[in-house]
Amino acid sequence: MDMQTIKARAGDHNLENYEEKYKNFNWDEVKSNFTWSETDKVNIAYETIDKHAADPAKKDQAALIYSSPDREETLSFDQLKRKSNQFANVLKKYEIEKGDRVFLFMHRSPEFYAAFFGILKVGAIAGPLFEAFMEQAVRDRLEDSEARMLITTPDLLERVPLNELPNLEKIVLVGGSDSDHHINFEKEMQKASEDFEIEWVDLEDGMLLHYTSGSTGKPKGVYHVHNAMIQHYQTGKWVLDLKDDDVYWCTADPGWVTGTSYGIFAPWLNGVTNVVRGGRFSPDDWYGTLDDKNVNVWYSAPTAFRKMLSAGEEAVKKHDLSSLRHILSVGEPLNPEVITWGLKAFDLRIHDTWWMTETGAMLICNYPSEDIRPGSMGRPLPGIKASIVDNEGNELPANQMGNLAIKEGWPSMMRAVWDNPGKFESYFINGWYVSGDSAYRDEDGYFWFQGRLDDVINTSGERVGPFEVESKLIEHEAVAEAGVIGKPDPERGEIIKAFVTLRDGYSESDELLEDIRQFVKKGLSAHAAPREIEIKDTIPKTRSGKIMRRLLKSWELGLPTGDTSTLEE
Ligand code: 6R9
Repeated sequence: MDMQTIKARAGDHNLENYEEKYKNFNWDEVKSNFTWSETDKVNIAYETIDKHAADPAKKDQAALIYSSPDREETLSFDQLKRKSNQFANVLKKYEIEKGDRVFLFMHRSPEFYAAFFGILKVGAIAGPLFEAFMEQAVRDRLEDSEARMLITTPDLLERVPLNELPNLEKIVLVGGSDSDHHINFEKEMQKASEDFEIEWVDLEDGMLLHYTSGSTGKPKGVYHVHNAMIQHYQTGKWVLDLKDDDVYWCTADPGWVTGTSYGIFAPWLNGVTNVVRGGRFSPDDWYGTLDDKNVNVWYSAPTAFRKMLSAGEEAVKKHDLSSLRHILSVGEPLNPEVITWGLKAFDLRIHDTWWMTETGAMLICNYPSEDIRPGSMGRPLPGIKASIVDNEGNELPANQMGNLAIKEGWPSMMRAVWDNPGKFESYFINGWYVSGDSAYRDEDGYFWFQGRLDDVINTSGERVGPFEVESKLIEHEAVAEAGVIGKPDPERGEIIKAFVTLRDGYSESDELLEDIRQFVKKGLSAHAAPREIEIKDTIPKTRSGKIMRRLLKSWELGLPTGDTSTLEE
């Protein structure tokens, strides 16, 4: 096959000649970069913030540049250290202990970051939630994790079913008023000391819970430990190619693993200036952020790139983007068309990276020092063994499609699925972590994504489990049964399409369809609401009662229906 490649440009890249240089690389080598306490313990919050605050050359450097339509604020490493210390003291005052789950349900803001690091400094486990979540989504996560404390804002508190969460003892309100019966963030911060003795922990102690969707059941709590910092730090160097004076911008929300691993840990472990943009997405604002903040390294997602592409060339030309040196993408397949646009719009390549909530950090990537094959996710990092395996966990030869799998044991791997050991075990076959993605590997070791093997939907880069949406749909008074699929969409990757049957006494109307849509939106979140709803007489099911989403999809796309032998009469 005549393979199109885009050559690497000469430059001083952190990861050069990697195959030769890192042939015998071992992740343990990275550990010497960290500060070990007298008792041989660590804390990722120390490595990200306090360490730089203790360095006279770095302490006054901007750590966080926060920018939203109504607020601009910059915090140095020293300021961020003091604020997170204050919050850690607030947590201590309210008896939050090591290992407790403390959730954050709030908009991106400087307060979010102070609270986040405060949680890690006391050795508790942080659970960041998307601000778009509605009542059911919030309840499921707080219930499953048995969270003791929630930090939120008055507008979002309305979506927290306080009476139904017996473990949730304490609410901290950011921007609350005197009449609230909750802990007032601002008042407590004012009273709290800026000094705090960090809780030193073991590398294997917990720090983060990210809930993510599978094809069945409720969302699962993916549990990460401090040890992940080894990979966050090193991929920040190798893949983000961060240099000491860089201004870096990751567009992801901290409710998504990209927003923590690469919106918080990787940049600050490497001591760079981190831009956070609040507010809604608009191509013009985003080009403006790249320009105004002189962003050097930018990590975003195909769905955003496609929207920026659609905004046309004029939108790009209005801005001076000469600071930009390196662009990366994650979350969905990166269309070759977007890479072509990147070359035109920025005169830069966009580097695809592949990983998952469960993997905690990047695993298969394109590097600045390597040629890119548009459409490929790149090659495994040094220290990572990736392969294509069959369903028994046997490796397949090049160019054969199968399960994309990673040999167990990389530093940032999840350590558990919260309260669900069976689910955790089910990811592994024969020593391989099986991702649920299908792919193949070419002769030169580049990996090519083909699709999801389960029914998980990827809409605008967000993972949505069909089961969760179906469960919500059938709570609607008019809906009897529901089957939900991802339907290919040029801008969003996939959109959610729902097939429903109606209960007796209801008939199809535009108002009813809109009402059902709004019901899901209000119950779960806007991104989980089906953009299309189609009424059916029956929903196809297997004899064991499982919804045959594959069949719904084939019907929708006009494809052959394949094996329907298990279809219920
Ligand atoms: C970090 C993140 C994971 C799933 C993954 C895959 C899809 C992610 C991709 C990609 C094609 C890429 N995915 N990166 N597909 N090319 N570069 O996205 O985590 O939200 O858990 O999603 O996303 O299907 O299995 P998460």
